[in-house]
Amino acid sequence: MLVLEWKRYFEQQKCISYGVNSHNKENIKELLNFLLARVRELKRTNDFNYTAVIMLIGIPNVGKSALANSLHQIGRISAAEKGKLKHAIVSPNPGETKDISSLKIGSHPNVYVLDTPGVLPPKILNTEVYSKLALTGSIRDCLVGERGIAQYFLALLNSSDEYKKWAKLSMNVNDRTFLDLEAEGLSSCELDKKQKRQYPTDHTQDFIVHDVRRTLFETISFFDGNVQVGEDLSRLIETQFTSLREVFQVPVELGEEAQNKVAAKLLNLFRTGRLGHYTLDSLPWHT
Ligand SMILES: Nc1nc2c(ncn2[C@@H]2O[C@H](COP(=O)(O)OP(=O)(O)O)[C@@H](O)[C@H]2O)c(=O)[nH]1
Ligand SMILES: [Mg+2]
Repeated sequence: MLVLEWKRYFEQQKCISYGVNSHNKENIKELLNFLLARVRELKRTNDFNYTAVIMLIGIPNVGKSALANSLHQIGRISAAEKGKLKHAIVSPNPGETKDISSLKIGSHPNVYVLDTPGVLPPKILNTEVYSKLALTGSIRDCLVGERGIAQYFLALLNSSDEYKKWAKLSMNVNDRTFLDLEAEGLSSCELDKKQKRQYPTDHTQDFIVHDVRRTLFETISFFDGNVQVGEDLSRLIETQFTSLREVFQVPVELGEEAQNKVAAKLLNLFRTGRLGHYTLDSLPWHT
């Protein structure tokens, strides 16, 4: 996995590296123990009457506030302090943390983490960097436009291996359903009812995800051009937009707006992890 390769890269650069999922208690405990041990080590004294402050810095929306909250909740602080836990605002939109706030994560010595608003350079001139930041939600969508971000995602997907996992979705699904039907002695109308019973309305999304994956797999697999060639890639992306419009059931009459709607729906699926996981930056060549 690329994440592990990145971890190895940082270790080679003599950086201490932790891969943390803020929703994973074990991950947080491990990081917390490391941080508290480091603080004690730095001070090298048995007098624990001091306060240490750790600052979280990073681009918007990487998960600083979520990490601060988790460290605070699991932190080694007294029961009385646990009774009045603070809560940093966590949000899928960038720019939600407006101020620096401190959350206690350890006692004896007292250790705090400072959650901070995200930082970015005032000007980003490289459009690819812009697209990556937008795709991951570090800058607002309107700065690039949802359509542009979705096109960037499709370009990424089309040159990745991720879609190959969806090959099994493409094997004449209709035929199989028909055979299953016959085997069960059901009419298609009965199957429709059965599916509705099995999957109540909030699972509609799952069928759409399935169709989106299948459509993406098929558009890439049956494409006659070379995705390494800019013009061909653009042509494929256009085709994908058209096919996805049908999958998402966006009325063609909406014209230009239809494209934006398709883009927004596709980005939503990507950002909720339903279209796989991607590492946007490749490892520096010298590794
Ligand atoms: N799956 C997952 N989502 C996370 C994690 N950390 C943060 N998030 C989500 O990423 C989004 C941004 O998190 P937030 O903490 O507000 O980022 P900040 O802008 O750096 O403070 C939110 O929707 C979080 O729920 C994580 O470790 N795993
Ligand atoms: Mg924040």
